[in-house]
Amino acid sequence: MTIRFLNTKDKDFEKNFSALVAVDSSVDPEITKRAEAIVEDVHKRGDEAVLEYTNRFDRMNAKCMEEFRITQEQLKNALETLPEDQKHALTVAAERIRSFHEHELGQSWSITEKDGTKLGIRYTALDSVGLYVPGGKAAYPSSVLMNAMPAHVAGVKNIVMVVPTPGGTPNQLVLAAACLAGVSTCFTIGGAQAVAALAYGTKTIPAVDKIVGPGNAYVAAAKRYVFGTVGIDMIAGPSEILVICDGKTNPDWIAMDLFSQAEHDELAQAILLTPDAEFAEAVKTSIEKQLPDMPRKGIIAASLKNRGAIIVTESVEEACRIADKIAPEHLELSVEDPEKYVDLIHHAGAMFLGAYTCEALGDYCAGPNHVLPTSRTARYSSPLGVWDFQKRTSILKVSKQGAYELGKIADVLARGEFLYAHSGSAMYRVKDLDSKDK
Ligand code: HSO
Ligand code: ZN
Repeated sequence: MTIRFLNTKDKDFEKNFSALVAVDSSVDPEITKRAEAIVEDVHKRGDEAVLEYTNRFDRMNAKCMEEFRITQEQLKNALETLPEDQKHALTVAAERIRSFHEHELGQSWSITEKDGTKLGIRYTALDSVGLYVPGGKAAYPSSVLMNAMPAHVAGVKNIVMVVPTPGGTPNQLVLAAACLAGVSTCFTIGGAQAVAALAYGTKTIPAVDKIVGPGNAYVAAAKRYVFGTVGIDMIAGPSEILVICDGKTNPDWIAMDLFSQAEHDELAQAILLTPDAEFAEAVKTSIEKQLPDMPRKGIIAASLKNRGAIIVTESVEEACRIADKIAPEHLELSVEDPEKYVDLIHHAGAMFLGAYTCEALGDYCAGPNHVLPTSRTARYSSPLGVWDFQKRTSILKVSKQGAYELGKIADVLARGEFLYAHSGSAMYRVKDLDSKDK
């Protein structure tokens, strides 16, 4: 079997569908235990522990933490020395991502009530953010742009990037992306030890206020553990693509769109929903035709077999209702007149409208963020954005008249809660104003 086939008319459809989209959010207690021990050790021993773990896990032979530092000069140099086509593509992508995210900046606001009381919200940027970038093959420069650029646009002054570099040679595209996205400091460390260093700070690694970016199970466990000491982003599950097609797009395009997500990992999920049974067959044939030529065919085949599906539906509308239940990370609406269906979908991390809008464009360079809610969390969460790097402070300036009226309301509510200092505090102002009136 290359990919499973379902039909919404089958009598066991509901059962098979539920099994297909079930989310496994279990965590390995052994990994959690080991990650937490590393975090505690770094908390206690700082640089010394980070140095030991990095030498051990990343096959390094460093004498001191300074050997892991990558300077601004090195970041600039990485960008300058890239082959021209890569430098151009990365720069265009960075600029498009920057300008898209500028629209997300939250604006402070305030209102003035009739009695002169002013109330509002003030937005400020986080002071410092840590960006985790996985090492090895999954060191995606595009993810560096997607994580760091919104922080940069929000106005975060210190963006500290960590990237494990087993063997010692940093990925030049990752460093170039860091340069374009405004990363301030970079260290070639990773794993739970890097998360701990960012959360608690060491002599060499500055402590940050929030840690974002994907990582392996150890990194995820460490992030969960330090949450509270610092903020964290969502913990991402395997990637997902769901394509709804009316049967009018070239089946080769749709097969490749499914591959584009399946090639990320064996647990990635790629699903096609179509009301056209013949088209469904054509996509399956195309999958079989194109798969042998794919360099990552092993991963793609495993992903399609594990969690992939082609589902024949009664209509595009029914496909939309099913998609909405899944709340996929990426949803391609590869249909004529996609706007007609957009409002049927409430839950998706990102929607790609029309046959020409493939997910890959969103992954790299269209502008919107590619860090999206996975594992059905699009029901309640949103793409990573500038909003994740801004926070809000309420601002209150109550006029004398406001203090008089609100004071009496607060007094009643406070006494109802048996909180007499609250009542007293409000009533001092009321009495003061009463005495001035007389
Ligand atoms: N599709 C991934 C992001 C990515 N694609 C990075 C290519 N590079 C997020 O689900
Ligand atoms: Zn991708």
